[in-house]
Amino acid sequence: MKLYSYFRSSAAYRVRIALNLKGIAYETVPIHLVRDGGHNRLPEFRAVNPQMRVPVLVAPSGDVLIQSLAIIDYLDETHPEPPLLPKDPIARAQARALAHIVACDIHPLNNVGPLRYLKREMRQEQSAIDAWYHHWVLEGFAAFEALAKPGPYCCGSTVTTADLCLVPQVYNARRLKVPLDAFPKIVAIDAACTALPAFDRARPENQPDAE
Ligand SMILES: N[C@@H](CCC(=O)N[C@@H](CS)C(=O)NCC(=O)O)C(=O)O
Repeated sequence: MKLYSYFRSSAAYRVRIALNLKGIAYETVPIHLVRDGGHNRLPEFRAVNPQMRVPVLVAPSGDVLIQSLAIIDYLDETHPEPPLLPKDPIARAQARALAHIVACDIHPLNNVGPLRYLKREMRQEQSAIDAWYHHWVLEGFAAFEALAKPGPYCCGSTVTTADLCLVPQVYNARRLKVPLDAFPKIVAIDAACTALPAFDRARPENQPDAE
């Protein structure tokens, strides 16, 4: 499989963890999201993903898949072991809800594109952009913290999609200096996950395009 990725992309980071957990070998195709205004905006990449975002997974069939949660579902359906969602429908919905807090409610507001728009089009100072970033992470993490059931992972004793979404968001929050003192469960889940080799190999600094 081929993964279009950027070392700091948290959405790509989720997929890298899933590929590692499933033991799937893949080739990384780095797409620099910052250099020259973003190589994701070049026509060559737009032809791969009209949305001009990473991650993109090219399946063995040659089919091109976008959107990290859809890619993770595809990987879970084609490589069922280890499963990334609980069997029980209620527990599945709860795991998905945690994943969605990060992937649907926190991350879209703090992504490279919107932050760049705030800076260039809305002419906001860096301090205002940082305050925006912190606000949405803190609000989302407060809900996550209340709902997580660490044991030691987000939903108990096995890793789920919720963990795949949480760990990259924590990584970015630390990079952007968001204080995590109010979130002891999140910090403990992150520590349990990052101790696993599949998570460690997916870390931004362990990617071929790391800077
Ligand atoms: N919902 C998408 C989000 C993908 C996404 O926004 N990726 C970011 C990197 S984390 C990106 O490529 N941003 C480029 C841009 O906004 O210009 C997913 O889960 O895959």
